[in-house]
Amino acid sequence: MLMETTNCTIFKFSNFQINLMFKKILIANRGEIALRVIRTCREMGIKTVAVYSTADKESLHVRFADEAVCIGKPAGADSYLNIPHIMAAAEITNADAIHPGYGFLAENAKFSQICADHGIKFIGPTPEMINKMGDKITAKETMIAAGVPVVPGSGGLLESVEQAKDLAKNVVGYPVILKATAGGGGKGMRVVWKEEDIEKAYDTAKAEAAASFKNDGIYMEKFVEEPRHIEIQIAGDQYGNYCHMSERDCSIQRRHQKLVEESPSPFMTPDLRKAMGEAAIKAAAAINYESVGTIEFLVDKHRNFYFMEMNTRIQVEHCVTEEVINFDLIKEQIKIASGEKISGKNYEPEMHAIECRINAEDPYNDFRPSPGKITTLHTPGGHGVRVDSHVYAGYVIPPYYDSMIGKLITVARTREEAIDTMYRALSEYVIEGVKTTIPFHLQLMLNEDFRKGNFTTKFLETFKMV
Ligand code: MV4
Repeated sequence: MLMETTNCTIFKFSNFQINLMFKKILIANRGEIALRVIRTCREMGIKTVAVYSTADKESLHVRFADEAVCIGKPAGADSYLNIPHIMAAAEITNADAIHPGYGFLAENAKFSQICADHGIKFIGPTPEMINKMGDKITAKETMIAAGVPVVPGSGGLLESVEQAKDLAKNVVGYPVILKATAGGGGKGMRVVWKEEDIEKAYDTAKAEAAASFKNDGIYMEKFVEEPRHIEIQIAGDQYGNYCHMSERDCSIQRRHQKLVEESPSPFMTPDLRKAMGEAAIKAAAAINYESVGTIEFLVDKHRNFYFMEMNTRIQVEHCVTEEVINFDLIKEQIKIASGEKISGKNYEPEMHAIECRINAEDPYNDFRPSPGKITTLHTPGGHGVRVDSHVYAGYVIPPYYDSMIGKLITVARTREEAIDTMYRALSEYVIEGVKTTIPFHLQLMLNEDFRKGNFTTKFLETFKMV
């Protein structure tokens, strides 16, 4: 039997299967993730095409790729978000697949559809899968039907401020949180502690949703106080096989920007891992998910967990999972997209890994962006140290994109050792010319509560630099 898929031909004789792996992948991204994908492609014998804006001409991803195509002016909308320019680059270079990385077009259903329409495999989920998780009310309804726990709330859209008032008072109970159905990542949320504040919160949440997402639909949930953010990495293939691959604790965030991630979570127990892993697989299976992905959960102090959202992409923090299960997630993502089967066996963390995001930001000045030229660079090394970064001495950090200039990951047998290695590696790191988050991370690694694993998503609200 011969099956045609968009990108490759699979010969299938009962249980025997030959996959035709991609020959050339275009990476529709920049920075460290573009390099990360190129590295795995090299190991797999796959040719790579970099795309770049005029601001990124001197970037390492351009030099490391086999081919590079300039796709426009610096602004994202003119380059890394410009679908016609990226499709033209893929066609002229004869790429048979596109890897979107994270951010930019990674969760753009239209882009996934356009790739399919052009016979170029989008290395990620289908537009239907992206859409089901992109609308938060639809995602929640899908999760309820699949038996995945969600935070109790309004269910569907709020129809009026009167309905919101009634629900908050008589059904959900204060405190409540209002969220945009088109939102995610914390944009346009409002916490309401008492009845007299709900009218104003309703109006501002709706207005903010309309302005940010061109969709003013909002819904209500019980506000979970001092939760942890724990997410489960999963993978699913085109044949309905799924696996969970341990958790990441991402509670150390500031204004919804993650700064530190680790695996396993210091709050985890074997029973909770099993329950959350099974729930994550139910969530993925409910949308026939294909690719690697992440189910985000809120976990309260009693270890009740609730589905928050699903990220239908590879994430910045995927590296800590790679280190604790000793597994290349980008390779897996590419294999799944090319039609390979996964084993379906779950993974347990065997090590402890921590990631510190190294951003060109000033931690002494409200984490203000600090773009400019890196005049001196010394990168740490040694046992248990991994650095994923695209910068070099003399590199100029452009002001147009996010401020992340690298990720420092340490791995050890215990959490304590991973923290000690992190402190040592951070002390070795020298970046001159721009301000960075390194001083923040050094202080965090010495913090008693952090070292005890005693933190929630509120931790950084009270953390003070000295
Ligand atoms: C919540 C919550 C408490 N209760 N939902 C923030 C990002 C978005 N994905 C959802 N978020 C939250 N939703 C209920 N019902 C608290 C947050 C939240 C948060 C979550 C994860 C990590 C950091 C956070 C910081 C503030 C609020």
